[in-house]
Amino acid sequence: MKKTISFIFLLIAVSGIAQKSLPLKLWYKQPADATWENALPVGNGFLGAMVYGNVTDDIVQLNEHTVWSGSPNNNDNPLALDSLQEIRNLIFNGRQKEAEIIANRVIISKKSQGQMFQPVGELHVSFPGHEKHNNYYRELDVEKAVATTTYQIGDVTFTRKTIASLADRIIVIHLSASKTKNISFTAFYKTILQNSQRTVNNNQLIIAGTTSTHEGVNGEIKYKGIAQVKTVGGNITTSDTSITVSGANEATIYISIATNFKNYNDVSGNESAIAFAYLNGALKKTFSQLLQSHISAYQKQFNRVKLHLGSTPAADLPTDERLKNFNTVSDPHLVTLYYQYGRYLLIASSQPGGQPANLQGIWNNKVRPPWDSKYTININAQMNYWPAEKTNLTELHEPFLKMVKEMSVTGQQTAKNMYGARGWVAHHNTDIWRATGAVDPAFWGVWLHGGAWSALHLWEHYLYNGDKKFLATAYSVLKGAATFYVDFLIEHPQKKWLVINPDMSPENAPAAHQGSSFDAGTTMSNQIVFDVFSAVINAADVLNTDKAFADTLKQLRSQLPPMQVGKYGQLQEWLDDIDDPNDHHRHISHLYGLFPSNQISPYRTPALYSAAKNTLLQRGDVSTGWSMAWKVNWWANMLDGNHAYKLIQNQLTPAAGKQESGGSYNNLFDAHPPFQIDGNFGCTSGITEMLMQSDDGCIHLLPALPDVWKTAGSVSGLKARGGFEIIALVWKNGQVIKAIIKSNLGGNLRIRVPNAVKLSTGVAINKAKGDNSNFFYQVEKTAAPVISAEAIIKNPDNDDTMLYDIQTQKGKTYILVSE
Ligand code: FUC
Repeated sequence: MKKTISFIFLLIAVSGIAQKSLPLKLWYKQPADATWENALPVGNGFLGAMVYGNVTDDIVQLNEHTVWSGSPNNNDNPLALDSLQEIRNLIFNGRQKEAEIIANRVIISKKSQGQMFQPVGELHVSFPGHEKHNNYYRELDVEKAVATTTYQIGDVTFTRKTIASLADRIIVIHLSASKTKNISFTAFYKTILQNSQRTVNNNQLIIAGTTSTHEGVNGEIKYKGIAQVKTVGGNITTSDTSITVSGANEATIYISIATNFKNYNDVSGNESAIAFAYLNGALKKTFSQLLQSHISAYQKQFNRVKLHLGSTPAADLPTDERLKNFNTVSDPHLVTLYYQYGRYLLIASSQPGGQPANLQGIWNNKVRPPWDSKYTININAQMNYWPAEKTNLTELHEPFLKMVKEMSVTGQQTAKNMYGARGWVAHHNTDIWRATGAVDPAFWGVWLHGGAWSALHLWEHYLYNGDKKFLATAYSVLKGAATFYVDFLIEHPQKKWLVINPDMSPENAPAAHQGSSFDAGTTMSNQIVFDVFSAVINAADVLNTDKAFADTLKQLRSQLPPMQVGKYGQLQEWLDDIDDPNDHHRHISHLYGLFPSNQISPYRTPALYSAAKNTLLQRGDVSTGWSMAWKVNWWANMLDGNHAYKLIQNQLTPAAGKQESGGSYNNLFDAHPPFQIDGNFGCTSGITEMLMQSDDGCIHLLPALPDVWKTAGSVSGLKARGGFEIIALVWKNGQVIKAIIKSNLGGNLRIRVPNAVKLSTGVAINKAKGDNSNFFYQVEKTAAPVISAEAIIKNPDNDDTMLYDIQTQKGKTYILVSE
């Protein structure tokens, strides 16, 4: 609170721009009716709910984070090892299709293709006699994490509020009216899961059952959902499946759901005891107490970042209308809302101790959801966590980092059984059981970097926070990912580089390979191996351990293929120059090197940087939601704010329902289509990357501000690598007016700014020289040509940024103002 007030003063005092803070709300003049993508999501990382806000038959669709089909299982294909050599030879001899056919038999799992995240059911609340109403309104308050529906009948105003309490781990629906004795309704569960029973016991509605058996894996998750109603005044009666309240002044429905899931290998929990424990804890509190503690827990996370991009009268309309208008009128505040909604969704779907946000976060109403609503780890699950550190929600990274640690256990067996390698490996999908085998046809499934890429998030977490104790616990996981590569890399017979074989560039196939995706040493794989080796080399150095292993990795790293520029001026996706400039495939995996990795840089690798730009232009903009969200990050890293903004415009277009067209649903869920949450999270990351980057040897303020945001704006609370926090960043006419930066770890603060700045104390600020001495900003030399350290200070190509070095002390704050 104190921070917020001083920040507002700062805005007024420093820039003369008192920016009106419009409320951050999604709101509508009509209910969701039968459309799930119109309903509003609430969640606390353990429970998720979609609130429809229907007047006569309201629906609160319920999810619990561990309600998945199946049970502990392993999906390795033990035949892989015997055929590995044959597959490798075929690929090296240009017979990729034959290799792929064999891989379908020996590498692809004959067991589970990954299990499904499943819905618990729906709580229906029906209000007979409410058909004729007026002044309908519903909203999701993103600043408070509360969904509200109101309407009038005669002179009585009815209000329903729904929260997924972050403090008490239950879902609560509160019903009130402006006059006494007006609350009358019937509540009952509906479910589409088989093996589900609904009962009423002691005035409690109970839904209980077991999840699906799927692909030969027994459904063993037992779940229990209990709903209890407390009223002020009125009567409660029950039938065998429903509870009816009549004539109450107000009513509160407490919903607690739990399962027997303990961890990926243990389902011996007592779902009933857990569900009752949370319910009984919450029943001791009134709705207003629950609401207060929920809002305060939520705001502890949410309030860390504020964004102001200005506003126009376009912001006065309901959210669905703003979405329709966004591409034709100026509505910068919709971007702010969408940005903060991304942070809201992460808070709601990923909390320490819970499961990581899956393909749909924590919201799914289908027994068989698209792609099982599991974890696709060739981009989608990683993208979910791009905003975690930089938008100051560090602790929300925990469920994903825990999943990586768990895969590093299950993946050891996969490495050994399937490839005869030490370390661990995961292919392109995993699920709640941390399956690490290869799934889907071989064209998609024989990709060995899902685990390694995910493991790099452990290193990223360290780069942001500098916590050596954490790094010590993560080291063996990173080392295991590197060890797999040590054993698996093989010399390319002609090119002599060390390559991955079998390999592919996720989900894409060069025409030259007769429609097969199979290859050896694809660019993205080389980049990931490079990053994993570098992370382990650096982590070993920080922890002062494992010198011999680090030396081995250095040796192997120098033999990886370099990134190459092909005949169309493109960054090559494959080892050979076989890219098609008319290929518009949604995966542009080789640009992993540009983002989220930093191997391609405008300052250090200008030739690769221009090649990456050509690739982006050749691939085009229009694609799936997540692909376009990745493009926002790429164009921001291309330092082209206007192009990044173009992609945001696409994101903020009503979803058309066509494959590979992106857009957003009325509730601002991202459309692949169908709904996939990665696009929401990816875009929130991309907007941050437009305002601040910290991966290229320095903190770069306003690296990609689009013309439409230039006039004035501010952001506060972003986190940068090296333990820095951008307490405030205020700009006017594209220039930094003021930046307040806190150093949590000390060390050199190298900062790139679009204009000359000085320290507010008047103390001289030095122009940067040589390599950044701060460990966290040392950038690995890629195998590609890198220009000299002195030259990186300025990109020769029209760059007029200023680069400074400030020696910081741990815990101190530094204020920079424009000169
Ligand atoms: C990858 C993508 C698809 C989809 C799926 C969940 O396979 O190529 O577009 O996002 O993951």
